[in-house]
Amino acid sequence: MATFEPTPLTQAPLLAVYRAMLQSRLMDERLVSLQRQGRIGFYGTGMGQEATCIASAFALRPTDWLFPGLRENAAMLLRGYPLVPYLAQLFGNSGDEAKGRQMPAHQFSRRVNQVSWSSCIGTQLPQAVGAAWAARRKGHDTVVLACLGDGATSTGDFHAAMNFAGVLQAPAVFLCQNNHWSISLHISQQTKSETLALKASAYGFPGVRVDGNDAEAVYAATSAAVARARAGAGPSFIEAVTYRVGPHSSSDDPTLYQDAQEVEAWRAKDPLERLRARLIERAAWDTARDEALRAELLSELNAALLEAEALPPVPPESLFDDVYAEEPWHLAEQRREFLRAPRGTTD
Ligand SMILES: Cc1ncc(C[n+]2csc(CCOP(=O)(O)OP(=O)(O)O)c2C)c(N)n1
Repeated sequence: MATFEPTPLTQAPLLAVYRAMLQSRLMDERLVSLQRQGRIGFYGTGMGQEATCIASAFALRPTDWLFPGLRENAAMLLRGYPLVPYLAQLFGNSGDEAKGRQMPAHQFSRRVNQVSWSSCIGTQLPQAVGAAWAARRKGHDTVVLACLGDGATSTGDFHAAMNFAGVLQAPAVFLCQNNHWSISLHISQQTKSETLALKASAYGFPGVRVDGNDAEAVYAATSAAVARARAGAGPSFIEAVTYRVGPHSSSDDPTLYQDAQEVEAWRAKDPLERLRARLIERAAWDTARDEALRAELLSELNAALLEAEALPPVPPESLFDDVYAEEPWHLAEQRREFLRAPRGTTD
């Protein structure tokens, strides 16, 4: 039987992973503060989970597709999506590819083959398997990364997706971030299964458990699973064990249900600190370069935020766009009526 050995990351790619992880962390810190100032309506951070989000996406080719959950948006930036429209999505203004029609923090773009997650947990999974199967039927060598949280494993969509992926031998890689919490529900209340990875065997494909706070381990597991899928050997499931050190989202108060000591213990395993220490140890990095990178990323973020927030609002009549390929008469009539109607003022 063929084995699919992961390619180890050399120094330069590992620095690219570290850069994207640091960018994600700095952005999360700033966006939480913007939400608190009332400048954006909602935000969910990937704080403490950056290794899984970034290192898994790094194992993809640009032609592969990524179907994210709430914690994987920043992968788009690693794959080349520009920061200004990424941030404009949070303001829902004219820089937003979704034209203000989605909640904040639901970025997507065909430009980097990333689909918008939907707030309904698990729905992206059958879609991801469908996309993977379609690619295979078309003879493409595309792989689809289907991301989920531990809570999503309790949805019907998860089981439907896993079953179809196994039966169809779809080139899909399921990447589950087991961050221990589904809002306030602990993983121990989601399943009696010893691990989540174990669930894959019931569907006839491999499941592995990996340290989700170790970027190199996540990359190794994902690149092996991606190679397997690309070679036509079918799907895989990766359980990346990590922890949600912050709230579920800006609407949540985790002090009501999380044990402070447990959170502190996981904070000590911070994936960003860990990778930085490892790079320094290997003499590939130092404190001065780290400070310079932080300053560069912050000034890039500040400039992009200024630009994104200043973009004009979406024209209200855009709500008639993109409904049909060709606009039917009744929609054209509604658009005309809408444009004729007097506009309210905001004064
Ligand atoms: C089908 C469905 N059920 C419940 C919810 C409410 N809900 C929103 S986020 C969430 C928790 C998701 O947890 P998990 O899948 O572990 O991802 P995490 O937020 O931990 O990254 C729940 C239950 C929902 N949005 N959709």
